[in-house]
Amino acid sequence: MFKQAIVRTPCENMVNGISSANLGKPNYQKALLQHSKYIEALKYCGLEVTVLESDNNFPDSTFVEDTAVLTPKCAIIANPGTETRKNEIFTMSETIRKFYQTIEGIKYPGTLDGGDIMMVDSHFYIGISDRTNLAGANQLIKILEKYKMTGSTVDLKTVLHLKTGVSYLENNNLLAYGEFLKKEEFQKFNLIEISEKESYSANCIWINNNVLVPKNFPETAEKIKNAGYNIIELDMSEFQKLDGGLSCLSLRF
Ligand code: CIR
Repeated sequence: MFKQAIVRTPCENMVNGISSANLGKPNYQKALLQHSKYIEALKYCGLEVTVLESDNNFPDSTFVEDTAVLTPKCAIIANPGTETRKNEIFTMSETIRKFYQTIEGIKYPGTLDGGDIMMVDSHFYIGISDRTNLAGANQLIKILEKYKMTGSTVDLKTVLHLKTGVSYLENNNLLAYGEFLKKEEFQKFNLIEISEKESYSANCIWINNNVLVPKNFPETAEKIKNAGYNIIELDMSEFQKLDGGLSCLSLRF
């Protein structure tokens, strides 16, 4: 069960965020509205939500997930793998300090984005991506082991972050698309296959038996409902334009 979430209001400068989506610039007012609905959904799922002020210095700062890995035993401050996002960790560390006494960090030459980390009970899958390198992954594995948890790496080929392509929905259920459907380490899960045309919806979040699903991906919504979850559909169009999914917008712990 999760109890808390941290989010950050999008900033006006989000229109200059990093993007490979080719969907045009986000509309800021629409993004604010979508973000407020996202917060409502987190609250509906029983979370207490800490909302940080927007920060125009960092266009991508609403994607807070990339700044840290929050586990039941400790917090690990990430070292984001892209230059424009590195300093997002400073204000986030101050916030995390209010909730965690034990805080670790990923240090140069290691880089790591939280979006590459998928928690499955006490094991953490770590995507090796353009943002997360082997040095960062090895540092994380060492930290996890110190707290009696484990980690292992997963190579990515086609996606930005590991959780762009897979989402763990608890109860051994894993949403996956493309390259992840065939990975040996994921065969032990009940794989819920996401079709190529709905690939964006492979990023969903489980929160206390509800699953947040992006709106307008009917096949995915149906499959998740059939797996026994209550689904909450949210319009994510403005964040999709910046390659961001549902998980990217919050840290949940
Ligand atoms: C970036 O490229 O860093 C942002 N435009 C999107 C970050 C998405 N975050 C995530 O998947 N965890």
